[in-house]
Amino acid sequence: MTEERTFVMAKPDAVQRGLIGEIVSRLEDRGLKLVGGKFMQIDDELAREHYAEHVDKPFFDGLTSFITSGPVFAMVWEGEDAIRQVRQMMGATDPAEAAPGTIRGDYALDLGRNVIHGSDHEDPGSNEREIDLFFDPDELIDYERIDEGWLY
Ligand code: RTP
Ligand code: MG
Repeated sequence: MTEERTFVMAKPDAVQRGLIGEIVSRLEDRGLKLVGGKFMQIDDELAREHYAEHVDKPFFDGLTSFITSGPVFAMVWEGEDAIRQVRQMMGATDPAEAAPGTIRGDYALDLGRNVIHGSDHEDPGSNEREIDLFFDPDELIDYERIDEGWLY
């Protein structure tokens, strides 16, 4: 069984639009387990580090200014194949390509304001890197969820 943790974030547009609860609810309903959560304001340094892989892209400045434009809700979710499962639930990066039923497909219209971030399953280690960047180890809680034995 590949239990793993993934970093997820309700982006500033999701917070402003009141979508934190919807995002949390969908991930809970799927059976994923919340092990950490933090409502926070990202500063420029953290934004540049989080999106370092995109530093040479033309959209980098727009991306960092958007992600620092208001508070975000940062989370860590745990579960079987969690990284890929969350990416599947998020839908494609460009909402125009995101299938209805996915979070982006249901809530986003704009590539720059696409509601949710999740660690990249095609970039092994990105989950650990992002979790370390946003959370101290003692902010992540180990516990049993009552439905765990019924999920797998
Ligand atoms: P994220 O990292 O935010 O979860 O999104 P992602 O993996 O689906 O997409 P990624 O390629 O990592 O891009 C990060 C964010 O940059 C914006 N973007 N703009 N103008 C453009 O061509 C462009 N491409 C990407 C998107 O907001 C994307 O979420
Ligand atoms: Mg990405």
